[in-house]
Amino acid sequence: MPGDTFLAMRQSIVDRAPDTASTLAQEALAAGVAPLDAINDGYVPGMQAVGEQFAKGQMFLPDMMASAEAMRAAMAVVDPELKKLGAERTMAGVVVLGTTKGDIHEIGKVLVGTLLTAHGFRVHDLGVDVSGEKFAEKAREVNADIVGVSALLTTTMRNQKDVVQAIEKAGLRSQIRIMVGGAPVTRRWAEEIGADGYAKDAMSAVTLAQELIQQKLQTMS
Ligand code: B12
Repeated sequence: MPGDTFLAMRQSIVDRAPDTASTLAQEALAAGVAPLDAINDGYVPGMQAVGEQFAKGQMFLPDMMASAEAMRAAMAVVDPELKKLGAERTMAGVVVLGTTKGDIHEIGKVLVGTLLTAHGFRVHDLGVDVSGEKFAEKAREVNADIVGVSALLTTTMRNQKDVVQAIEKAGLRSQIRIMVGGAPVTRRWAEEIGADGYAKDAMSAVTLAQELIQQKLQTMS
């Protein structure tokens, strides 16, 4: 049954069907499917298929937007379940999160924020199209341990470097760990721009954030 459910979830994204996406999520959770499995094995493959069709010119921007709406409908159901996991944990650290300037992709970043919250991090999500200065300003205001920067376009990836520089310029670099992610981002790119880490998906982002906090505590002691 889960295999079929995951396929139906994938199809609901390709078909741009928010009601189906949402109903399937409700049914799967009620049947005991783990919320993260629903996202990773059901809906994300749907978004990947959409991206491939778009790249081949078989799908156009309004279609991709409608698929993103279906994904959001599913996430609206799954999100509270994921967040519940972290409700009783102690505070793991403070994270400022956002999508870099010029970029409005947010689904992956929201998922990263949800899982960080589920693992006890206090997350301040600045949204999309965020400048380096805004990241630095918020990081100072909330005394952040980590700044997480998402970018989904090869053109906006470069702006992740501006965030690193803005944090340096604000004199905050020694107290803040910077992690980067998004489909075109690689570990090598993270090193090149002077970030402290890269993670390929939301669960690895949590592990990375935990490691970065450990490193910070060690350097302070
Ligand atoms: C949905 C989508 C959109 C939606 C976004 C809706 C929204 N509210 O987010 C809309 C329709 C608006 C859109 C617009 C555009 N898009 Co678009 N989009 C996508 C699509 C299909 C899926 C992205 C997604 O949500 N994936 C699902 C999530 C869960 O995965 P994720 O984002 O990768 O996130 C995971 C990891 O990367 C990681 N992660 C993400 N962020 C972070 C941050 C940190 C700190 C860490 C550690 C980890 C991490 O963890 C996440 C969870 O596991 C991708 C295709 C793809 N395969 O990526 C194209 C894609 C990214 N878009 C593309 C393009 C070209 C565009 C447009 C330029 C199209 C146009 N002509 O206007 C515009 C750009 C607008 C702009 N200025 O930003 C291209 C980019 C090509 C390139 N190499 O640059 C892609 C790859 C499609 C393609 N194959 O051509 N898009």
